[in-house]
Amino acid sequence: MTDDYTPPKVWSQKGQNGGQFASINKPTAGAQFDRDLPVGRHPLQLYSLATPNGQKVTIMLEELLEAGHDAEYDAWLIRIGDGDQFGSGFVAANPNSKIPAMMDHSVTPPRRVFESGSILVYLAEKFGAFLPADPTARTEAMNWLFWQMGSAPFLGGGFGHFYAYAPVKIEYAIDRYTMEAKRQLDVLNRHLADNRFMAGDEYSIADMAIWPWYGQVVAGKLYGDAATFLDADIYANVRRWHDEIAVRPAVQRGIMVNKTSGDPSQQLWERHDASDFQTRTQDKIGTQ
Ligand SMILES: N[C@@H](CCC(=O)N[C@@H](CS)C(=O)NCC(=O)O)C(=O)O
Repeated sequence: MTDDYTPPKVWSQKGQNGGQFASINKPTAGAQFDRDLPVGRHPLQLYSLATPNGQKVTIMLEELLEAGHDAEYDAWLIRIGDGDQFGSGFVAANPNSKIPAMMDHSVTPPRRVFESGSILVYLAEKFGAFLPADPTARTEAMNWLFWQMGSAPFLGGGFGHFYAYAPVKIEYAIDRYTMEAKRQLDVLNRHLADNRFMAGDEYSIADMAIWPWYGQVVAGKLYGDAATFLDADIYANVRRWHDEIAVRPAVQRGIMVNKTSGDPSQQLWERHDASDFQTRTQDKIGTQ
């Protein structure tokens, strides 16, 4: 890889580029092998991994349960590093081969829901929760939800990729995406100066979508030392908002679901029952 690359007339894949996730990157879509998805006993079946996009949905499901809604679910692990997202069953649930994907078996035939933002809206409408009823606040929640869906690829796929994952550190790419990540953090910081939550006083799916990305990066939970590199202390309002949400019991459970790295006591690879948080975390499974 050099810095004097001249693109050929027609691009072609030259094999592995050595980067993290290189083995799962292909320029084509569609199933690569036959594999049905497992189905558990609950109406909602989630197929995911505890990346920020996955955590949005498990936080929402745990918040719904915490609030007394009948949102019981099975969460199955999709190991994207192993290519599980290219199995035929997963591709039928999400033709885009990305976690999270959900199937709602409470309707016939079962309904697929993919794209984390779509899943959040689907669940909010299904249970009538975490999307404000007031039209102005509801619109504001949707504004920020869609802001997140459009913005986070610059934080994750742009900044996170080139700062933490790329096999070579390319100053141009890191500069470009750091600039944008910091601009986005400043957008949030200014908004949260006058608002307790993203849509005002009410905690909503907009917070659940934004927190796993921007909240966790400011709190030093994403991309190694990125919080220092981004000088995250200057985003004090984002930090205040992060800290308030981080102590919610549903958030603490939600971020554990489908987690396969870090402290074993915080990893719940699959979630099929509320009691799993007490009995099935990796520290306990490992000793059984
Ligand atoms: N816009 C999608 C993005 C989902 C996404 O990028 N998922 C990543 C993990 S965070 C994934 O499944 N990557 C696997 C792959 O690219 O093959 C959403 O919000 O659901």
